[in-house]
Amino acid sequence: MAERTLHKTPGSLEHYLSDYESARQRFDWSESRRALTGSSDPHLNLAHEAVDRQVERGRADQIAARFLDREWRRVDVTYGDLQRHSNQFANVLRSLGIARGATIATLLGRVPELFSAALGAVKAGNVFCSLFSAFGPDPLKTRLQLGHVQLLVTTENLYRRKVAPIRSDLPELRSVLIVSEGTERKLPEGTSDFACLMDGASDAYQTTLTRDTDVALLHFTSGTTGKPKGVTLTHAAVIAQHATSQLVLDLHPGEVYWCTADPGWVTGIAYGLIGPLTCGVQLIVDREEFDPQRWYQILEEERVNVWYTAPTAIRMLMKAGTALTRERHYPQLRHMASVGEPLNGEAVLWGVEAFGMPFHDTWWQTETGAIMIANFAACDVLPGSMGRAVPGVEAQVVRRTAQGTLEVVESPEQVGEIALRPGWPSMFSSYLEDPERYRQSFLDGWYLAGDLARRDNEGYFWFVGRADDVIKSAGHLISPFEVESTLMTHPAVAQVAVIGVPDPIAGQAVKAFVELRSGFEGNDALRRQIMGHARRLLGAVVAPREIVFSDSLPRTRSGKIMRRLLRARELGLPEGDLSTLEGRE
Ligand code: 6R9
Repeated sequence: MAERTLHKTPGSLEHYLSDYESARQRFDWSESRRALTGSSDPHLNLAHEAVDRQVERGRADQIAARFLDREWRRVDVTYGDLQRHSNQFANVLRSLGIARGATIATLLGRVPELFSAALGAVKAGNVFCSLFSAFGPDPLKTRLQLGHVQLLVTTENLYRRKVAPIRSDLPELRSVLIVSEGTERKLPEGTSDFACLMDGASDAYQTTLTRDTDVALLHFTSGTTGKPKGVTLTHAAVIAQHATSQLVLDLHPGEVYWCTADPGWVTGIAYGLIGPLTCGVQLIVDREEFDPQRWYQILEEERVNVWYTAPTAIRMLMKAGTALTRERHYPQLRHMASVGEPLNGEAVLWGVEAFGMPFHDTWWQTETGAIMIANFAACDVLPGSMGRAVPGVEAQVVRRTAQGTLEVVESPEQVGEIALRPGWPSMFSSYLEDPERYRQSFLDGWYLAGDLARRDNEGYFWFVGRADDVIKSAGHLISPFEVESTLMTHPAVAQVAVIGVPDPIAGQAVKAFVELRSGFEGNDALRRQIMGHARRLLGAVVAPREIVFSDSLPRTRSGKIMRRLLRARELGLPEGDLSTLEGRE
Protein backbone atom coordinates (compact mmCIF):
# COMPACT_ATOMS: atom_id res chain seq x y z
CA MET A 1 0.00 0.00 0.00
CA ALA A 2 1.24 3.47 -0.75
CA GLU A 3 2.31 5.58 2.17
CA ARG A 4 1.76 8.89 0.48
CA THR A 5 -1.47 10.78 0.53
CA LEU A 6 -2.09 13.35 -2.18
CA HIS A 7 -4.01 16.30 -0.96
CA LYS A 8 -7.25 17.40 -2.47
CA THR A 9 -7.76 19.61 -5.49
CA PRO A 10 -8.58 23.02 -4.02
CA GLY A 11 -12.01 24.43 -4.62
CA SER A 12 -13.73 21.33 -5.95
CA LEU A 13 -17.00 20.41 -4.27
CA GLU A 14 -15.37 21.40 -1.02
CA HIS A 15 -18.71 22.49 0.34
CA TYR A 16 -20.09 19.00 -0.09
CA LEU A 17 -17.49 16.30 0.16
CA SER A 18 -14.78 17.81 2.32
CA ASP A 19 -16.54 16.17 5.22
CA TYR A 20 -17.05 12.79 3.65
CA GLU A 21 -18.82 11.17 6.59
CA SER A 22 -21.44 13.85 7.00
CA ALA A 23 -21.96 13.96 3.22
CA ARG A 24 -22.72 10.25 3.36
CA GLN A 25 -25.16 10.72 6.17
CA ARG A 26 -26.98 13.57 4.47
CA PHE A 27 -27.20 11.79 1.16
CA ASP A 28 -30.56 10.57 -0.10
CA TRP A 29 -31.32 9.16 -3.55
CA SER A 30 -34.85 10.55 -3.66
CA GLU A 31 -33.38 14.01 -3.17
CA SER A 32 -30.94 13.33 -6.04
CA ARG A 33 -33.87 12.39 -8.19
CA ARG A 34 -35.64 15.64 -7.36
CA ALA A 35 -32.47 17.68 -7.89
CA LEU A 36 -32.06 16.08 -11.31
CA THR A 37 -35.59 16.46 -12.61
CA GLY A 38 -36.67 19.51 -10.64
CA SER A 39 -39.95 17.76 -9.81
CA SER A 40 -41.47 14.72 -8.20
CA ASP A 41 -43.20 13.53 -11.38
CA PRO A 42 -43.45 9.73 -11.17
CA HIS A 43 -42.33 9.49 -14.80
CA LEU A 44 -38.65 9.51 -15.61
CA ASN A 45 -36.84 9.23 -18.92
CA LEU A 46 -33.07 9.01 -19.02
CA ALA A 47 -32.67 10.72 -22.40
CA HIS A 48 -35.18 13.41 -21.57
CA GLU A 49 -33.05 14.37 -18.55
CA ALA A 50 -29.90 14.41 -20.67
CA VAL A 51 -31.30 16.60 -23.43
CA ASP A 52 -34.75 18.17 -23.06
CA ARG A 53 -34.22 19.15 -19.45
CA GLN A 54 -31.04 20.95 -20.47
CA VAL A 55 -32.86 22.82 -23.21
CA GLU A 56 -35.54 23.79 -20.67
CA ARG A 57 -32.74 25.19 -18.53
CA GLY A 58 -31.64 27.53 -21.33
CA ARG A 59 -28.85 25.47 -22.91
CA ALA A 60 -30.35 25.12 -26.42
CA ASP A 61 -27.49 27.01 -28.07
CA GLN A 62 -24.71 25.66 -25.93
CA ILE A 63 -22.43 23.03 -27.47
CA ALA A 64 -23.31 19.60 -26.10
CA ALA A 65 -20.67 17.66 -28.02
CA ARG A 66 -17.72 18.48 -30.23
CA PHE A 67 -16.61 15.67 -32.56
CA LEU A 68 -13.02 15.74 -33.85
CA ASP A 69 -11.90 13.86 -36.94
CA ARG A 70 -8.51 12.87 -38.30
CA GLU A 71 -8.00 16.21 -40.07
CA TRP A 72 -8.98 18.09 -36.91
CA ARG A 73 -12.31 19.13 -38.39
CA ARG A 74 -14.71 19.96 -35.60
CA VAL A 75 -18.39 19.13 -35.75
CA ASP A 76 -20.31 20.90 -32.99
CA VAL A 77 -23.72 19.68 -31.86
CA THR A 78 -25.72 21.91 -29.51
CA TYR A 79 -28.23 20.76 -26.92
CA GLY A 80 -30.92 22.15 -29.24
CA ASP A 81 -29.56 20.03 -32.12
CA LEU A 82 -29.51 16.95 -29.89
CA GLN A 83 -33.13 17.58 -28.98
CA ARG A 84 -34.23 17.92 -32.61
CA HIS A 85 -32.19 14.95 -33.84
CA SER A 86 -33.32 12.64 -31.05
CA ASN A 87 -36.94 13.67 -31.69
CA GLN A 88 -36.53 12.90 -35.38
CA PHE A 89 -35.11 9.49 -34.58
CA ALA A 90 -37.96 8.72 -32.17
CA ASN A 91 -40.39 9.59 -34.97
CA VAL A 92 -38.46 7.40 -37.43
CA LEU A 93 -38.87 4.45 -35.06
CA ARG A 94 -42.60 5.03 -34.87
CA SER A 95 -42.93 5.43 -38.65
CA LEU A 96 -41.16 2.10 -39.14
CA GLY A 97 -43.63 0.41 -36.83
CA ILE A 98 -41.08 -0.34 -34.08
CA ALA A 99 -43.06 -0.81 -30.89
CA ARG A 100 -42.21 0.69 -27.54
CA GLY A 101 -39.90 -1.57 -25.54
CA ALA A 102 -38.17 -3.12 -28.59
CA THR A 103 -34.37 -3.05 -28.66
CA ILE A 104 -32.54 -0.66 -30.99
CA ALA A 105 -28.80 -1.06 -31.56
CA THR A 106 -26.01 0.93 -33.15
CA LEU A 107 -22.84 -0.42 -34.69
CA LEU A 108 -21.00 2.83 -35.26
CA GLY A 109 -17.77 4.64 -34.53
CA ARG A 110 -17.82 7.76 -32.41
CA VAL A 111 -20.15 9.80 -34.62
CA PRO A 112 -23.02 12.24 -33.97
CA GLU A 113 -25.59 9.81 -35.37
CA LEU A 114 -24.86 7.43 -32.50
CA PHE A 115 -25.94 10.12 -30.07
CA SER A 116 -29.14 10.90 -32.01
CA ALA A 117 -30.07 7.22 -32.16
CA ALA A 118 -29.26 6.50 -28.51
CA LEU A 119 -31.16 9.46 -27.15
CA GLY A 120 -34.03 9.15 -29.64
CA ALA A 121 -34.53 5.45 -28.92
CA VAL A 122 -34.64 6.02 -25.18
CA LYS A 123 -37.01 8.99 -25.52
CA ALA A 124 -39.30 6.77 -27.56
CA GLY A 125 -39.44 4.22 -24.73
CA ASN A 126 -37.20 1.74 -26.54
CA VAL A 127 -34.16 -0.06 -25.19
CA PHE A 128 -30.86 1.18 -26.56
CA CYS A 129 -27.78 -0.99 -27.07
CA SER A 130 -24.46 0.25 -28.41
CA LEU A 131 -22.34 -2.46 -30.02
CA PHE A 132 -18.59 -1.99 -30.27
CA SER A 133 -17.74 -1.24 -33.89
CA ALA A 134 -14.65 -3.44 -33.90
CA PHE A 135 -16.63 -6.59 -33.13
CA GLY A 136 -16.61 -9.19 -35.89
CA PRO A 137 -19.64 -11.06 -37.24
CA ASP A 138 -19.68 -13.85 -34.63
CA PRO A 139 -19.82 -11.75 -31.48
CA LEU A 140 -22.26 -9.44 -33.25
CA LYS A 141 -24.54 -12.32 -34.10
CA THR A 142 -24.56 -13.54 -30.49
CA ARG A 143 -25.38 -10.09 -29.18
CA LEU A 144 -27.97 -9.15 -31.79
CA GLN A 145 -29.72 -12.45 -31.19
CA LEU A 146 -29.54 -12.34 -27.42
CA GLY A 147 -30.78 -8.73 -27.42
CA HIS A 148 -33.65 -9.47 -29.87
CA VAL A 149 -32.56 -6.35 -31.72
CA GLN A 150 -35.23 -5.11 -34.15
CA LEU A 151 -33.46 -2.13 -35.66
CA LEU A 152 -29.76 -1.52 -36.25
CA VAL A 153 -28.04 1.72 -37.24
CA THR A 154 -24.66 1.21 -38.90
CA THR A 155 -22.52 2.26 -41.88
CA GLU A 156 -22.40 0.67 -45.31
CA ASN A 157 -18.88 -0.54 -44.76
CA LEU A 158 -19.61 -2.15 -41.39
CA TYR A 159 -22.83 -3.60 -42.72
CA ARG A 160 -21.22 -5.28 -45.74
CA ARG A 161 -18.30 -6.68 -43.73
CA LYS A 162 -20.02 -7.76 -40.54
CA VAL A 163 -23.81 -7.79 -40.70
CA ALA A 164 -24.68 -8.92 -44.23
CA PRO A 165 -22.95 -12.31 -43.69
CA ILE A 166 -25.14 -13.03 -40.64
CA ARG A 167 -28.34 -11.26 -41.62
CA SER A 168 -30.15 -14.50 -42.45
CA ASP A 169 -29.52 -15.66 -38.85
CA LEU A 170 -31.28 -12.59 -37.49
CA PRO A 171 -34.97 -13.00 -38.30
CA GLU A 172 -35.94 -10.47 -35.62
CA LEU A 173 -33.84 -7.71 -37.18
CA ARG A 174 -36.52 -5.82 -39.10
CA SER A 175 -34.69 -2.70 -40.21
CA VAL A 176 -31.13 -1.63 -40.87
CA LEU A 177 -30.43 2.08 -41.31
CA ILE A 178 -27.25 3.15 -43.04
CA VAL A 179 -25.35 6.26 -41.96
CA SER A 180 -23.48 7.75 -44.90
CA GLU A 181 -19.71 8.15 -44.65
CA GLY A 182 -19.51 10.14 -47.86
CA THR A 183 -18.23 7.16 -49.86
CA GLU A 184 -21.56 6.72 -51.65
CA ARG A 185 -22.30 3.46 -53.31
CA LYS A 186 -25.66 1.83 -53.74
CA LEU A 187 -27.46 1.13 -50.45
CA PRO A 188 -27.11 -2.57 -49.64
CA GLU A 189 -30.25 -4.59 -50.20
CA GLY A 190 -32.57 -4.70 -47.22
CA THR A 191 -31.33 -1.44 -45.71
CA SER A 192 -32.59 2.15 -45.65
CA ASP A 193 -30.86 5.49 -45.66
CA PHE A 194 -30.61 6.99 -42.16
CA ALA A 195 -30.36 10.63 -43.30
CA CYS A 196 -33.28 10.28 -45.67
CA LEU A 197 -35.57 8.94 -42.96
CA MET A 198 -34.39 11.57 -40.49
CA ASP A 199 -35.02 14.39 -43.01
CA GLY A 200 -38.53 13.15 -43.54
CA ALA A 201 -39.33 12.98 -39.82
CA SER A 202 -40.73 15.74 -37.64
CA ASP A 203 -38.33 17.20 -35.10
CA ALA A 204 -41.08 17.48 -32.50
CA TYR A 205 -41.67 14.53 -30.19
CA GLN A 206 -43.32 14.28 -26.81
CA THR A 207 -41.08 11.98 -24.77
CA THR A 208 -42.80 8.67 -24.11
CA LEU A 209 -43.94 8.42 -20.49
CA THR A 210 -41.57 5.92 -18.95
CA ARG A 211 -41.04 4.99 -15.32
CA ASP A 212 -37.95 4.51 -13.16
CA THR A 213 -38.21 0.73 -13.42
CA ASP A 214 -38.59 0.49 -17.23
CA VAL A 215 -35.50 -0.79 -19.05
CA ALA A 216 -33.64 1.90 -20.99
CA LEU A 217 -30.22 0.46 -21.79
CA LEU A 218 -28.72 -2.89 -22.67
CA HIS A 219 -24.97 -3.48 -22.33
CA PHE A 220 -23.06 -6.64 -23.00
CA THR A 221 -20.31 -7.63 -20.65
CA SER A 222 -17.94 -10.57 -20.83
CA GLY A 223 -18.60 -13.45 -18.52
CA THR A 224 -15.95 -15.71 -17.07
CA THR A 225 -17.61 -18.67 -18.69
CA GLY A 226 -17.17 -17.12 -22.10
CA LYS A 227 -20.73 -16.24 -23.04
CA PRO A 228 -21.55 -12.53 -23.01
CA LYS A 229 -24.01 -11.35 -20.40
CA GLY A 230 -26.74 -8.92 -21.41
CA VAL A 231 -27.00 -6.39 -18.60
CA THR A 232 -30.15 -4.25 -18.47
CA LEU A 233 -30.26 -0.81 -16.83
CA THR A 234 -33.44 1.11 -16.15
CA HIS A 235 -34.29 4.79 -16.57
CA ALA A 236 -33.47 5.27 -12.89
CA ALA A 237 -29.80 4.73 -13.80
CA VAL A 238 -29.71 8.37 -14.82
CA ILE A 239 -30.16 9.40 -11.17
CA ALA A 240 -26.91 7.70 -10.17
CA GLN A 241 -25.09 8.63 -13.38
CA HIS A 242 -25.98 12.26 -12.78
CA ALA A 243 -25.11 12.31 -9.08
CA THR A 244 -21.74 10.63 -9.66
CA SER A 245 -20.91 12.90 -12.60
CA GLN A 246 -21.18 15.72 -10.09
CA LEU A 247 -19.75 14.10 -6.98
CA VAL A 248 -16.96 12.09 -8.55
CA LEU A 249 -16.13 13.71 -11.89
CA ASP A 250 -16.93 17.14 -10.47
CA LEU A 251 -18.67 18.32 -13.67
CA HIS A 252 -20.12 21.81 -13.86
CA PRO A 253 -22.31 23.35 -16.60
CA GLY A 254 -20.45 24.79 -19.56
CA GLU A 255 -17.19 23.04 -18.77
CA VAL A 256 -15.25 20.99 -21.30
CA TYR A 257 -15.10 17.30 -20.46
CA TRP A 258 -13.38 14.46 -22.27
CA CYS A 259 -14.21 10.80 -21.65
CA THR A 260 -11.91 8.65 -23.74
CA ALA A 261 -14.03 5.49 -23.48
CA ASP A 262 -15.73 4.17 -26.59
CA PRO A 263 -19.55 4.20 -26.51
CA GLY A 264 -19.37 0.48 -27.32
CA TRP A 265 -18.67 0.00 -23.59
CA VAL A 266 -20.63 1.04 -20.53
CA THR A 267 -18.31 3.91 -19.59
CA GLY A 268 -18.74 5.47 -23.02
CA ILE A 269 -22.51 5.68 -22.51
CA ALA A 270 -22.83 6.37 -18.76
CA TYR A 271 -19.96 8.88 -18.61
CA GLY A 272 -19.34 9.60 -22.30
CA LEU A 273 -22.94 10.63 -22.89
CA ILE A 274 -25.73 10.47 -20.30
CA GLY A 275 -24.25 11.57 -16.96
CA PRO A 276 -22.22 14.48 -18.34
CA LEU A 277 -25.09 15.81 -20.48
CA THR A 278 -27.30 15.90 -17.39
CA CYS A 279 -24.65 18.23 -15.95
CA GLY A 280 -24.78 20.55 -18.97
CA VAL A 281 -21.13 20.14 -19.99
CA GLN A 282 -19.52 20.22 -23.43
CA LEU A 283 -18.31 16.76 -24.40
CA ILE A 284 -15.22 16.16 -26.49
CA VAL A 285 -15.50 13.12 -28.74
CA ASP A 286 -12.39 12.05 -30.61
CA ARG A 287 -13.13 9.86 -33.59
CA GLU A 288 -9.51 8.69 -33.86
CA GLU A 289 -7.65 6.01 -31.94
CA PHE A 290 -5.11 6.51 -29.16
CA ASP A 291 -2.07 8.56 -30.07
CA PRO A 292 -0.04 10.37 -27.38
CA GLN A 293 0.66 13.49 -29.43
CA ARG A 294 -2.91 13.77 -30.57
CA TRP A 295 -4.23 13.32 -27.05
CA TYR A 296 -1.99 16.04 -25.65
CA GLN A 297 -3.05 18.32 -28.48
CA ILE A 298 -6.73 17.70 -27.65
CA LEU A 299 -6.18 18.39 -23.96
CA GLU A 300 -4.46 21.67 -24.80
CA GLU A 301 -6.39 22.99 -27.79
CA GLU A 302 -9.85 21.98 -26.62
CA ARG A 303 -9.09 23.37 -23.17
CA VAL A 304 -10.30 20.25 -21.44
CA ASN A 305 -11.29 20.88 -17.80
CA VAL A 306 -12.06 17.35 -16.70
CA TRP A 307 -10.61 14.18 -18.18
CA TYR A 308 -11.86 10.62 -17.58
CA THR A 309 -9.60 7.94 -19.00
CA ALA A 310 -8.20 4.46 -18.32
CA PRO A 311 -5.06 2.90 -16.85
CA THR A 312 -3.81 1.34 -20.07
CA ALA A 313 -3.91 4.71 -21.80
CA ILE A 314 -2.19 6.34 -18.84
CA ARG A 315 0.53 3.71 -18.88
CA MET A 316 0.98 4.18 -22.62
CA LEU A 317 1.37 7.91 -22.07
CA MET A 318 3.91 7.16 -19.35
CA LYS A 319 5.75 4.95 -21.79
CA ALA A 320 5.84 7.73 -24.39
CA GLY A 321 7.64 9.88 -21.82
CA THR A 322 6.96 12.91 -19.69
CA ALA A 323 8.98 15.13 -22.05
CA LEU A 324 6.19 14.74 -24.60
CA THR A 325 3.55 15.69 -22.02
CA ARG A 326 5.47 18.84 -21.24
CA GLU A 327 5.61 20.03 -24.84
CA ARG A 328 2.11 21.35 -24.31
CA HIS A 329 0.30 23.23 -21.58
CA TYR A 330 -2.96 22.47 -19.85
CA PRO A 331 -3.87 25.43 -17.67
CA GLN A 332 -7.60 24.59 -17.92
CA LEU A 333 -7.21 20.98 -16.82
CA ARG A 334 -8.31 20.66 -13.20
CA HIS A 335 -9.43 17.08 -12.61
CA MET A 336 -8.32 13.70 -13.97
CA ALA A 337 -9.98 10.36 -13.24
CA SER A 338 -9.55 6.76 -14.33
CA VAL A 339 -11.62 3.58 -14.53
CA GLY A 340 -11.79 0.06 -15.85
CA GLU A 341 -8.80 -1.75 -14.44
CA PRO A 342 -6.40 -1.39 -11.57
CA LEU A 343 -4.64 1.94 -11.54
CA ASN A 344 -1.18 1.47 -10.10
CA GLY A 345 0.02 3.97 -7.52
CA GLU A 346 2.86 4.69 -9.95
CA ALA A 347 0.41 5.94 -12.55
CA VAL A 348 -1.41 8.12 -10.01
CA LEU A 349 1.88 9.76 -9.08
CA TRP A 350 2.92 10.12 -12.69
CA GLY A 351 -0.15 12.32 -13.06
CA VAL A 352 1.35 14.65 -10.49
CA GLU A 353 4.71 14.62 -12.23
CA ALA A 354 3.32 15.19 -15.71
CA PHE A 355 0.19 17.30 -15.12
CA GLY A 356 0.60 18.59 -11.59
CA MET A 357 -2.38 16.57 -10.30
CA PRO A 358 -3.08 12.93 -9.53
CA PHE A 359 -5.36 10.60 -11.45
CA HIS A 360 -8.38 9.78 -9.32
CA ASP A 361 -9.22 6.10 -9.52
CA THR A 362 -12.88 5.07 -9.67
CA TRP A 363 -14.40 1.59 -9.51
CA TRP A 364 -17.63 0.27 -10.90
CA GLN A 365 -19.00 -2.34 -13.30
CA THR A 366 -21.52 -2.63 -16.09
CA GLU A 367 -23.82 -4.23 -13.52
CA THR A 368 -23.58 -1.30 -11.11
CA GLY A 369 -24.53 1.19 -13.85
CA ALA A 370 -22.58 4.00 -12.20
CA ILE A 371 -19.44 4.70 -10.19
CA MET A 372 -19.65 3.02 -6.77
CA ILE A 373 -16.20 3.59 -5.25
CA ALA A 374 -14.03 6.61 -5.95
CA ASN A 375 -11.29 8.98 -4.99
CA PHE A 376 -13.19 12.26 -4.85
CA ALA A 377 -11.90 15.51 -6.24
CA ALA A 378 -12.47 17.14 -2.87
CA CYS A 379 -10.80 14.43 -0.80
CA ASP A 380 -7.27 13.18 -0.36
CA VAL A 381 -6.12 10.63 -2.92
CA LEU A 382 -4.47 7.48 -1.71
CA PRO A 383 -2.33 6.33 -4.65
CA GLY A 384 -3.09 2.70 -5.44
CA SER A 385 -6.47 2.77 -3.71
CA MET A 386 -9.77 2.86 -5.58
CA GLY A 387 -11.15 5.25 -3.00
CA ARG A 388 -14.27 5.12 -0.84
CA ALA A 389 -17.93 4.33 -1.39
CA VAL A 390 -19.94 6.98 -3.20
CA PRO A 391 -22.52 8.67 -0.92
CA GLY A 392 -25.73 6.65 -1.15
CA VAL A 393 -23.80 3.43 -1.74
CA GLU A 394 -23.14 0.90 0.98
CA ALA A 395 -20.04 -1.07 0.01
CA GLN A 396 -18.20 -3.64 2.08
CA VAL A 397 -15.66 -6.37 1.77
CA VAL A 398 -17.29 -9.66 2.70
CA ARG A 399 -16.56 -13.36 2.86
CA ARG A 400 -18.78 -16.40 2.70
CA THR A 401 -19.36 -18.35 5.87
CA ALA A 402 -19.79 -22.10 6.14
CA GLN A 403 -23.54 -21.51 6.60
CA GLY A 404 -23.76 -19.91 3.16
CA THR A 405 -24.25 -16.42 4.57
CA LEU A 406 -21.95 -13.44 4.27
CA GLU A 407 -19.95 -11.70 6.91
CA VAL A 408 -18.30 -8.33 6.67
CA VAL A 409 -14.53 -8.54 6.87
CA GLU A 410 -13.35 -6.29 9.67
CA SER A 411 -9.59 -6.62 9.37
CA PRO A 412 -7.98 -4.30 6.83
CA GLU A 413 -5.43 -7.02 6.11
CA GLN A 414 -8.00 -9.56 5.06
CA VAL A 415 -9.09 -9.99 1.48
CA GLY A 416 -12.74 -10.51 0.61
CA GLU A 417 -15.26 -9.92 -2.12
CA ILE A 418 -16.66 -6.47 -2.84
CA ALA A 419 -20.34 -6.44 -1.88
CA LEU A 420 -22.88 -3.68 -2.45
CA ARG A 421 -26.19 -3.32 -0.66
CA PRO A 422 -28.96 -3.17 -3.30
CA GLY A 423 -30.84 0.11 -3.32
CA TRP A 424 -28.77 2.41 -5.52
CA PRO A 425 -30.79 3.48 -8.57
CA SER A 426 -28.50 2.25 -11.37
CA MET A 427 -28.26 -1.37 -10.22
CA PHE A 428 -28.81 -3.72 -13.17
CA SER A 429 -32.31 -5.10 -13.41
CA SER A 430 -31.49 -8.40 -15.13
CA TYR A 431 -29.10 -10.55 -17.09
CA LEU A 432 -31.04 -11.06 -20.29
CA GLU A 433 -32.56 -14.50 -20.42
CA ASP A 434 -30.52 -15.66 -17.47
CA PRO A 435 -32.53 -15.15 -14.29
CA GLU A 436 -30.52 -17.86 -12.57
CA ARG A 437 -27.24 -16.04 -13.09
CA TYR A 438 -28.88 -12.83 -11.89
CA ARG A 439 -30.13 -14.55 -8.76
CA GLN A 440 -26.68 -15.97 -8.09
CA SER A 441 -25.19 -12.48 -8.09
CA PHE A 442 -27.01 -11.78 -4.83
CA LEU A 443 -26.52 -13.41 -1.49
CA ASP A 444 -27.73 -12.63 1.98
CA GLY A 445 -29.00 -9.18 1.00
CA TRP A 446 -25.87 -8.15 -0.92
CA TYR A 447 -24.86 -7.90 -4.57
CA LEU A 448 -21.53 -9.69 -5.02
CA ALA A 449 -19.30 -7.97 -7.55
CA GLY A 450 -16.88 -10.83 -8.13
CA ASP A 451 -13.90 -8.61 -7.37
CA LEU A 452 -11.57 -9.15 -4.46
CA ALA A 453 -10.38 -6.26 -2.34
CA ARG A 454 -9.28 -5.06 1.06
CA ARG A 455 -10.91 -2.20 2.92
CA ASP A 456 -8.79 -0.18 5.31
CA ASN A 457 -9.90 1.45 8.56
CA GLU A 458 -10.71 4.71 6.80
CA GLY A 459 -12.98 2.92 4.34
CA TYR A 460 -10.60 3.04 1.33
CA PHE A 461 -10.81 0.03 -0.96
CA TRP A 462 -7.67 -1.62 -2.31
CA PHE A 463 -8.16 -3.82 -5.35
CA VAL A 464 -6.73 -7.33 -5.21
CA GLY A 465 -8.05 -8.98 -8.37
CA ARG A 466 -11.05 -10.60 -9.95
CA ALA A 467 -12.38 -13.36 -7.77
CA ASP A 468 -10.93 -15.84 -10.23
CA ASP A 469 -7.56 -14.15 -10.75
CA VAL A 470 -6.04 -14.30 -7.32
CA ILE A 471 -3.10 -16.62 -6.91
CA LYS A 472 -2.72 -18.99 -4.01
CA SER A 473 0.89 -19.96 -3.57
CA ALA A 474 2.24 -21.90 -0.62
CA GLY A 475 -0.86 -20.95 1.34
CA HIS A 476 -0.46 -17.25 0.62
CA LEU A 477 -3.02 -15.31 -1.30
CA ILE A 478 -1.11 -13.24 -3.79
CA SER A 479 -2.61 -10.38 -5.69
CA PRO A 480 -1.42 -10.28 -9.28
CA PHE A 481 -2.08 -6.55 -9.13
CA GLU A 482 0.28 -6.13 -6.23
CA VAL A 483 3.02 -8.01 -8.07
CA GLU A 484 2.32 -6.03 -11.23
CA SER A 485 2.47 -2.74 -9.35
CA THR A 486 5.89 -3.58 -8.01
CA LEU A 487 7.19 -4.77 -11.35
CA MET A 488 5.88 -1.53 -12.85
CA THR A 489 8.26 0.41 -10.62
CA HIS A 490 11.21 -1.09 -12.48
CA PRO A 491 12.41 1.43 -15.08
CA ALA A 492 12.47 -1.11 -17.91
CA VAL A 493 8.88 -2.27 -17.45
CA ALA A 494 6.11 -0.74 -19.56
CA GLN A 495 3.23 -3.17 -19.01
CA VAL A 496 2.94 -6.38 -17.11
CA ALA A 497 0.49 -9.18 -16.50
CA VAL A 498 0.83 -11.73 -13.74
CA ILE A 499 -0.93 -15.08 -13.54
CA GLY A 500 -0.82 -18.18 -11.38
CA VAL A 501 0.59 -21.31 -13.03
CA PRO A 502 0.31 -24.79 -11.53
CA ASP A 503 3.10 -25.80 -9.23
CA PRO A 504 3.35 -29.28 -7.78
CA ILE A 505 4.65 -28.08 -4.43
CA ALA A 506 3.14 -24.65 -3.85
CA GLY A 507 -0.14 -25.20 -5.69
CA GLN A 508 0.45 -22.21 -7.87
CA ALA A 509 3.46 -20.14 -8.77
CA VAL A 510 3.58 -16.57 -9.94
CA LYS A 511 4.48 -15.93 -13.55
CA ALA A 512 4.94 -12.51 -15.07
CA PHE A 513 4.65 -11.47 -18.69
CA VAL A 514 6.51 -8.23 -19.21
CA GLU A 515 6.36 -5.70 -22.02
CA LEU A 516 9.48 -3.54 -22.01
CA ARG A 517 9.78 0.18 -22.49
CA SER A 518 11.44 1.17 -25.75
CA GLY A 519 15.22 1.16 -25.51
CA PHE A 520 15.42 -1.98 -23.35
CA GLU A 521 16.40 -5.39 -24.63
CA GLY A 522 14.78 -8.46 -23.18
CA ASN A 523 17.81 -10.58 -22.24
CA ASP A 524 18.78 -12.78 -19.31
CA ALA A 525 20.64 -10.04 -17.51
CA LEU A 526 17.58 -7.79 -17.54
CA ARG A 527 15.36 -10.68 -16.50
CA ARG A 528 17.57 -11.33 -13.47
CA GLN A 529 17.62 -7.67 -12.65
CA ILE A 530 13.81 -7.36 -12.65
CA MET A 531 13.53 -10.58 -10.69
CA GLY A 532 15.91 -9.24 -8.06
CA HIS A 533 13.96 -6.00 -7.90
CA ALA A 534 10.71 -7.92 -7.36
CA ARG A 535 12.20 -10.23 -4.73
CA ARG A 536 13.61 -7.31 -2.91
CA LEU A 537 10.37 -5.38 -2.81
CA LEU A 538 7.88 -8.22 -2.52
CA GLY A 539 9.66 -11.01 -0.73
CA ALA A 540 10.53 -14.37 -2.27
CA VAL A 541 7.07 -15.91 -1.70
CA VAL A 542 5.25 -13.22 -3.60
CA ALA A 543 7.80 -12.38 -6.30
CA PRO A 544 7.40 -14.03 -9.69
CA ARG A 545 9.25 -17.24 -10.12
CA GLU A 546 9.32 -16.76 -13.84
CA ILE A 547 9.44 -13.71 -16.06
CA VAL A 548 8.94 -13.87 -19.78
CA PHE A 549 9.22 -10.95 -22.15
CA SER A 550 6.38 -10.34 -24.52
CA ASP A 551 6.15 -7.79 -27.33
CA SER A 552 2.49 -7.16 -26.81
CA LEU A 553 0.30 -8.54 -24.08
CA PRO A 554 -3.18 -9.65 -25.15
CA ARG A 555 -5.75 -7.00 -24.30
CA THR A 556 -9.48 -6.76 -24.62
CA ARG A 557 -10.71 -4.11 -27.02
CA SER A 558 -11.50 -1.95 -24.04
CA GLY A 559 -7.88 -2.14 -23.00
CA LYS A 560 -7.81 -4.64 -20.17
CA ILE A 561 -4.93 -7.05 -20.18
CA MET A 562 -6.37 -10.53 -20.54
CA ARG A 563 -4.81 -12.55 -17.78
CA ARG A 564 -7.44 -15.17 -18.45
CA LEU A 565 -6.11 -15.71 -21.94
CA LEU A 566 -2.50 -15.85 -20.76
CA ARG A 567 -3.55 -18.42 -18.20
CA ALA A 568 -5.51 -20.47 -20.71
CA ARG A 569 -2.57 -20.51 -23.09
CA GLU A 570 -0.25 -21.44 -20.28
CA LEU A 571 -2.43 -24.33 -19.21
CA GLY A 572 -3.29 -25.42 -22.73
CA LEU A 573 -7.00 -24.83 -22.02
CA PRO A 574 -9.62 -23.64 -24.50
CA GLU A 575 -9.32 -19.91 -24.90
CA GLY A 576 -13.05 -19.23 -24.48
CA ASP A 577 -14.86 -16.29 -26.03
CA LEU A 578 -12.12 -14.15 -27.48
CA SER A 579 -14.46 -11.78 -29.21
CA THR A 580 -13.22 -8.86 -27.15
CA LEU A 581 -9.57 -9.52 -27.81
CA GLU A 582 -7.68 -6.69 -29.47
CA GLY A 583 -6.70 -7.29 -33.07
CA ARG A 584 -9.30 -9.96 -33.88
CA GLU A 585 -12.27 -9.22 -36.02
C1 6R9 B 1 -16.69 0.38 -15.70
C2 6R9 B 1 -16.18 -0.94 -16.15
C3 6R9 B 1 -15.86 -4.12 -14.50
C4 6R9 B 1 -14.63 -4.76 -13.91
C5 6R9 B 1 -14.64 -4.74 -12.42
C6 6R9 B 1 -13.17 -4.84 -12.12
C7 6R9 B 1 -12.55 -3.99 -13.21
C8 6R9 B 1 -13.16 -1.55 -13.01
C9 6R9 B 1 -11.59 -0.84 -11.72
C10 6R9 B 1 -11.42 -2.21 -11.92
C11 6R9 B 1 -9.58 -2.22 -10.57
C12 6R9 B 1 -10.65 -0.17 -10.87
N1 6R9 B 1 -12.40 -2.61 -12.75
N2 6R9 B 1 -12.68 -0.46 -12.41
N3 6R9 B 1 -10.43 -2.90 -11.36
N4 6R9 B 1 -9.67 -0.91 -10.33
N5 6R9 B 1 -10.73 1.15 -10.64
O1 6R9 B 1 -15.00 -1.11 -16.39
O2 6R9 B 1 -17.12 -1.93 -16.27
O3 6R9 B 1 -16.36 -3.41 -18.19
O4 6R9 B 1 -18.14 -4.13 -16.53
O5 6R9 B 1 -15.72 -4.01 -15.89
O6 6R9 B 1 -13.45 -4.03 -14.28
O7 6R9 B 1 -12.74 -6.17 -12.23
O8 6R9 B 1 -15.39 -5.81 -11.88
P1 6R9 B 1 -16.88 -3.40 -16.80
